[in-house]
Amino acid sequence: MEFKDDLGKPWRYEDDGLTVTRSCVWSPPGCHPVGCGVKFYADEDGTLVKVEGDENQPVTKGRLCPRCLTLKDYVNHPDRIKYPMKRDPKYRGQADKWERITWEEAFDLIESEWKRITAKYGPTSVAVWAGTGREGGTFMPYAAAIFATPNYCYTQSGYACYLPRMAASAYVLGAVYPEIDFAGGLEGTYDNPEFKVPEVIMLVGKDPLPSNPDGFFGHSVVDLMRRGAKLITIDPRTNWVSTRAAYNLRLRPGTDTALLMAMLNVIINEDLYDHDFVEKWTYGFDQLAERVQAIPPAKAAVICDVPEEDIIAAARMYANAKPASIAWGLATDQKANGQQMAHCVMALMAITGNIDIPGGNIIGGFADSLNEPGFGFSTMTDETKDALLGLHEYPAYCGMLLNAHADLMLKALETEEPYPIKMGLYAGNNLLAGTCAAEPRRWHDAMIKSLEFNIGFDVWMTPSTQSTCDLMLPLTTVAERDGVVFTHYSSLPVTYGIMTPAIKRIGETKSDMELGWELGRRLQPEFWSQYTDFEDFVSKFRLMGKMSLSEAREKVCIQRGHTYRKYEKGLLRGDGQLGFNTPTGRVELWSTMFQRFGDDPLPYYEEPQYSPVSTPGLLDEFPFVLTTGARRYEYFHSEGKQIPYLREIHPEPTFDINPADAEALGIAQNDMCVLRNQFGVCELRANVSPIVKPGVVQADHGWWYPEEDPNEPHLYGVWRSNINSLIPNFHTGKMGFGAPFKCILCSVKKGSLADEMSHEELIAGGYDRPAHLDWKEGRNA
Ligand SMILES: Nc1nc2c(c(=O)[nH]1)N[C@H]1C(S)=C(S)[C@@H](COP(=O)(O)OP(=O)(O)OC[C@H]3O[C@@H](n4cnc5c(=O)[nH]c(N)nc54)[C@H](O)[C@@H]3O)O[C@H]1N2
Ligand SMILES: Nc1nc2c(c(=O)[nH]1)N[C@H]1C(S)=C(S)[C@@H](COP(=O)(O)OP(=O)(O)OC[C@H]3O[C@@H](n4cnc5c(=O)[nH]c(N)nc54)[C@H](O)[C@@H]3O)O[C@H]1N2
Ligand code: SF4
Ligand SMILES: [Mo]
Repeated sequence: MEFKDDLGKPWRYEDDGLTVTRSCVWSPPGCHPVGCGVKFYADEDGTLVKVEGDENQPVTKGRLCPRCLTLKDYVNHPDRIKYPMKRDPKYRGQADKWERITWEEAFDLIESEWKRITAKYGPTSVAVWAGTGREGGTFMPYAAAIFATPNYCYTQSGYACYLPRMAASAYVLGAVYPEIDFAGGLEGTYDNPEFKVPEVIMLVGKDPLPSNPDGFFGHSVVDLMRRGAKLITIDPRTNWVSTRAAYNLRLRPGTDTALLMAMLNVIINEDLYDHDFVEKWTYGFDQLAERVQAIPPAKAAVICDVPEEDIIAAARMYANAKPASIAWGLATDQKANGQQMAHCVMALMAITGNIDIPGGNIIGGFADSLNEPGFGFSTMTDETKDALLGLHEYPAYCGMLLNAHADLMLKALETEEPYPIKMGLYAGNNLLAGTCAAEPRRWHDAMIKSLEFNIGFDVWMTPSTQSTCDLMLPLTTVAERDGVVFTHYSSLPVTYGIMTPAIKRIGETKSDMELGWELGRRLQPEFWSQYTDFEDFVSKFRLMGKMSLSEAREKVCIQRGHTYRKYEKGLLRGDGQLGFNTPTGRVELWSTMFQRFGDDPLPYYEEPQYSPVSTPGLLDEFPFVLTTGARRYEYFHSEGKQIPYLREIHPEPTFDINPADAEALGIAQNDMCVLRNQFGVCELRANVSPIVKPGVVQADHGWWYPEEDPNEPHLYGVWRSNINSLIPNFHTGKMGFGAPFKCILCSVKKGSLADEMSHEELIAGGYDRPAHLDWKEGRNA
């Protein structure tokens, strides 16, 4: 009752001489679109002086991560880019030499370079470099529309994040994205009478407490545990949730498909499946049942290094619970065998009848599909669209969101085949910093060699913008801008969260939407004339034109409701028929789409390309199985390294190694170590801990040092601890998805890179560690 009374709190009010604005966070700083509620406190000068969680946000109810709790230091940081800046191209890839210009000059330069370059090399020579689903990432459709290029490119090899899961969902279920039902869209959340608490939640390669991915409020797992939900975790690394799980299946990285096939085997052979659902709504059950005989639990136990009895018990526990849900994470995408893993996850949800039921896995309906589909392609000819890099080689990938294949983009940059790439724009990407690119040195060299004009649009100068850009545009932070946060990028409605400017804008920054609005009207005036003003643009683009931004702002967070069992109501298909939006109208356990794209229509297990089983000959040299990038509360990828409190919690990159392995190698806690394989090398500090098993190491990603020398070759120390130097490009699955970010081999040795190479090599490679490396003494202290 108390909580309901408080809901009347307006979107803005005065408190003790400060102006409080209630807002929902997306980016920047980067996060995924949960839309956590914050209260921004501004003083009379319009300066941000305090940030608190908003207890009236119906889903997050005041809870915040350290990244939001330290937003004040981010927003007010002296190192932010405040004005447009240009650099003479002769210094690109060389030196930190920038001069301040006006926005008018910046727009003139963009327009003239775009015209010059496309006149010479054609419309496809322009690329938009996107990173993960920050608002900048969803900038893609209109950035592509502005430059009339099909080549929006998420640069991570095999698009090894979310798209593989999204595509598998679209192909197998005809809907995206089966997410655990955490009641976020329902009034009263868990207390809504329509909702049921899941009896079991299975977490597969996902750690939602730190990651809160794609619109899923991770802490709801804790809320649901408090209401009785039991957990199963499938993860090679022990984490907070797995220590609370009934079963914690600590598998060898990269072997999930075998484990999940064995669970399907148990559920089918022991007749634990939902006959009614299977009969009415699935296609190919008998073939799936036959296929999973290939991997009985005893075999999976050997492949995955998990006790057979635990696989059987976990399968029974999941199948006997109703409702039960599965949260499946990034580990699905970061392997070549990931589409088959995704297929198994959805088969588990389907044959137990847990799809789109209260407390099961909910999916988006036909009417909830992505904002203005095809928007980005409305300003170009069919011939230009057809030239999208990878469309013909990897239609399952490139046809899904209409975006260029990452690996083929690298090839085009390196070889100018099938055509040259000469101009680019970063829309939320820092690919060199051990993030959105495998073998980042290759991307660095290729971009510098190939590009004639590259635009950075960021809050900070980053290693990527510093080394590859000619023009740098200043970006607003979440406290200064308008916008809408939509969960699961709108495809699975839970909430709309409204971002409201709360402080006086710092410098001459603009938001992604504002840049799109201004540049769009300039370069594509005819197309942009469909929007009457900025608000109309935001409303159509983000709120599907359902309401105006001003109306939405007053509500702060809009819970969108959920219609369960849409397949029984004709709400999943464009033709209004019952069933799922697949060619057979059913959940395809035997996938007609996978077959059409040249892959096996049924799940199969394939070893990672480099593993103790597939490449035993490499084990002498590279004896450890390496998985990377498990999320931390302090950082969002390469972000946050400038924020003193966050840096204090985790000052330097680390990797987890089991005490037995550490002892054998003479490694003690916090020792500097060199990790190496056939693709590259880096140095990280050891976290000696039993959270990983002997033979497995888990390493941080996303490291650079904003306090260090920005000039090449040092480039903020970005090469020294860059774990992605060890991850290769061109190692995707058959349909073009996935890359071995979470399953590769490496060696571990105590010592630093300075022990491994000559002083000249160290400097030339940019691997040197400044003598007194102390971020607190750096210019950002
Ligand atoms: N080894 C390893 N590597 C990984 C991963 C892993 O697990 N292991 N994970 C991978 C995954 S899943 C992903 S998605 C990628 C992420 O990779 P990226 O998305 O490239 O992440 P960042 O490198 O942090 O770069 C994003 C940049 O965008 C800026 N930014 C933040 N918000 C906004 C915004 O709203 N608009 C604009 N224009 N800019 C903004 C930030 O300041 C930052 O400089 O990393 C991948 N890299
Ligand atoms: N704080 C923070 N939050 C983030 C991000 C961030 O950088 N920082 N990044 C965002 C992005 S872009 C994404 S994609 C999401 C990702 O969020 P999640 O899907 O949660 O992904 P990760 O944290 O990379 O990995 C999840 C778990 O997979 C485990 N794992 C590693 N290898 C394997 C394997 O082979 N099999 C299985 N089953 N498990 C494995 C790891 O130990 C880890 O516990 O997080 C988003 N949220
Ligand atoms: S998930 Fe954490 S960092 Fe992201 S918006 Fe919510 S509180 Fe902020
Ligand atoms: Mo991601």
